[in-house]
Amino acid sequence: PDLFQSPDYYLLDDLLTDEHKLVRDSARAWVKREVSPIIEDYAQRAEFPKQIIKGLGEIGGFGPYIPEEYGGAGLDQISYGLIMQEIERGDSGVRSTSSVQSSLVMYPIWKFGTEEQKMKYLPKLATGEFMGCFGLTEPDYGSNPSDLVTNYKDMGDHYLLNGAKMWISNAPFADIAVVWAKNEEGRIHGLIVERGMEGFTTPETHNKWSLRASATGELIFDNVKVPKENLLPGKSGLGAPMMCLDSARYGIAWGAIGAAMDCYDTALRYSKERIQFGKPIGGFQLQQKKLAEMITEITKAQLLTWRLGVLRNEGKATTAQISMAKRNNVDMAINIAREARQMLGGMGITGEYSIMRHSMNLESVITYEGTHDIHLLITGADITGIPAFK
Ligand code: TGC
Ligand code: FAD
Repeated sequence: PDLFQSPDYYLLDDLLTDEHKLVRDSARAWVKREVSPIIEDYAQRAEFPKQIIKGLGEIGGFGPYIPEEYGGAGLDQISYGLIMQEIERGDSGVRSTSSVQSSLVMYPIWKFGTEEQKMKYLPKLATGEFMGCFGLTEPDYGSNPSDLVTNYKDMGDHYLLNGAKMWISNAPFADIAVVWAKNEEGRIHGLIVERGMEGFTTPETHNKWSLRASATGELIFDNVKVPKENLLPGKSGLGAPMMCLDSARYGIAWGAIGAAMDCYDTALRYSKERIQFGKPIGGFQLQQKKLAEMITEITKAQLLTWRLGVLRNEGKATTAQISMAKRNNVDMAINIAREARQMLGGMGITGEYSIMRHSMNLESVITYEGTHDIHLLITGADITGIPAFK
């Protein structure tokens, strides 16, 4: 069976350009060929499949919207979204690697870096020759990153960095880390920390039940001497990492649709093949209700996200609009995964099908890049003008 039918109930393909469709179809074909056949095994073994890094770079999985002069693909925001959708149709953990590299490592270097930093890092990050990670979250500061305590001191010819980051995707194998730390005045700045710098270690986080094919770790800085030229000078304050999160959350909104599509496709196909009480289970009203609700929710998410892509292309999308799409789509996907799993009965809990893996992965996706609750509060603050975080 074709593992990748793409539900397109409202003929959204009519809204895409030929380039969008070409980019999406090549990402889809690559995921089907290189990711889907192996990913269950890697997830079961809790290992990131490093051999796919090169291919991820080739399909535009690393910095698709970064200009070509820096090694990026120079694509628009809808192409970026479609690539994320197709990667997450395969696995949220693989999409995480792509999101982090694109929006949390390449994006800040592109937006806030010097010309020398851009030339040194971006082309190699675009091919996957260098892999990066993003350190914002700390053991004691998750939803409230503005209170983070990782800090650096000006030692004259270098900075001295101390502190720790937790829950960092790609940390165990990353060559560089974009780290958010406070200077002596308490102002947040981004620093590029390279593997091999003395006092910098990246212990892996074990025993995850979610995002098992993605490597997660800590970043520990024990008097790390960071060269002054590694500071990102273009922007400081919490707004700098928040701009990166805008870009990553936008990609996740698309990615979650991919995970939901895969669960829906799998459940729909199964419902036509599985016979109980003498007929396909897809012929029972209760199962049709589940499928009908799934395709409705996917279609609504597709429309929301396509419009958001247009707004991003025009430079008009607000943080709150991006937040709404991230929250809505991940919630939509996790609910679809749960319903789809039930439609497969006992088979749904096995690794023969992708649904349980998507379901567990989405527990991370609904938590990282701002929890579901934090995103509700972002919308609440936006519409009332009264922030309720504190
Ligand atoms: P708040 O008072 O709202 O803002 C502080 C300063 O930042 C500015 N700002 C922005 N600037 C540009 N773009 C944005 N999107 C901005 N958002 C905020 C703001 O103007 C202000 O500037 P200034 O000059 O006035 O100081 O900040 P707050 O402390 O009240 O926090 C707001 C809150 C809670 C919404 C925010 O901190 C938040 O979103 N928390 C969630 C944390 C989060 O999302 N962490 C993600 C970590 S990375 C990750 O999870 C990667 S997962 C791997 C993968 O992607 O696959
Ligand atoms: P907490 O902030 O402690 O939240 C706990 C609970 O309290 C949540 O339900 C939350 O919604 C709720 N809560 C918190 N504040 C409020 C409030 N004001 N009002 C109401 N409810 C509230 N971070 C990075 O920097 N880089 C990465 O690459 C990265 N990758 C990750 C990968 C994985 C697999 C995971 C699980 C996390 C990753 N994170 C990363 C961290 C992620 O962003 C944080 O886990 C997330 O922001 C939540 O922080 P926390 O876990 O400390 O939860």
